Amino acid sequence: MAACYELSIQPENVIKISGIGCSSKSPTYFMGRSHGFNAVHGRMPSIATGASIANRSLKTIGVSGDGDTASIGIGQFIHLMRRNVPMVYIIENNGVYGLTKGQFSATADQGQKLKKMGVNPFMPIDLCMEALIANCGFVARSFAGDPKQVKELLKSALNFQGTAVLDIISPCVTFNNRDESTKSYSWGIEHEYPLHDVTWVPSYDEIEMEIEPGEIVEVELHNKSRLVLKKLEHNHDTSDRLAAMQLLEETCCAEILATGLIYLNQNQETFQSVENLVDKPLARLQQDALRPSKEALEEIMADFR
Ligand SMILES: Cc1ncc(C[n+]2csc(CCOP(=O)(O)OP(=O)(O)O)c2C)c(N)n1
Ligand code: SF4
Repeated sequence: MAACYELSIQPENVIKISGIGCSSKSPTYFMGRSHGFNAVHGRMPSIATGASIANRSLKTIGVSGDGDTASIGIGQFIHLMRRNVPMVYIIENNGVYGLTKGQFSATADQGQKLKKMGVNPFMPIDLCMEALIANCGFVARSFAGDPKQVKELLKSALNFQGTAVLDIISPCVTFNNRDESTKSYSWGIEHEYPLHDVTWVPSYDEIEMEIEPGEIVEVELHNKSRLVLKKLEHNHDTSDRLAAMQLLEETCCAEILATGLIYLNQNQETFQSVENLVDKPLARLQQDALRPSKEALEEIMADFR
């Protein structure tokens, strides 16, 4: 809500889409005047793709869970990124199916014990790694215990033209908040390792910056807004996809929760540009624009002869 307020995004120009789960219910609680659709479990990407084609003037915000995305919805998630559908895709990642009372999800830690579930024998899926493999152009991770970073990353994601994935570690305080879980508050607070200090700068405002020791990297987004990343100790290059994969692997092995912008690539065509869609929302096109003329139809038919 704060990110949209600071960007002056009108609720009427937003569509919020979700799947099923506690996380997928969260769009109900912000920006009541916006459009919305609570989709079927794991099928949010299909609805988001259709909505963003029908009306490309809207900002599409998808909210999902790790069960909704990494389990039942993994195929849809990957195809959404492959197509580069313009939207912000938020995963509220808690390592369990909260709504159905705490079963392990596909992002749960291997070997983790839960009172009612026993021991999880399977390797977790890293959703940022999946996003990198699917060639997603904006991949970030954050932690619900670091709201400032979440907000700045959201502002950047809302200004990205393509699929922007934001994996937010969001502890389930009912079923998965034990200290040893990598999805708990205490683990996140102890192990968070911000890659940079993220500040999103709107396009036409005067830029004020506190100059502190440490390198500052400015990234100009397509709409001329700028993203300022102040590097902390870790020297991470956000334009290097292989380095991003290596960072995820290394920090996972070292039990570090690396947060911030992991990868940024703005040079990919969006789904709408590949499909050569008109700018005007399809829902507002008049009959004469939608119905091809007799001559145009004959030309199309001639191509098939
Ligand atoms: C097709 C289908 N299968 C299973 C379910 C049952 N179900 C509801 S929510 C859920 C898991 C939600 O987990 P997650 O996406 O991680 O969200 P959380 O509740 O943890 O935020 C499941 C399996 C369903 N609603 N629909
Ligand atoms: S604490 Fe867990 S069960 Fe409760 S609403 Fe949050 S995710 Fe759902």
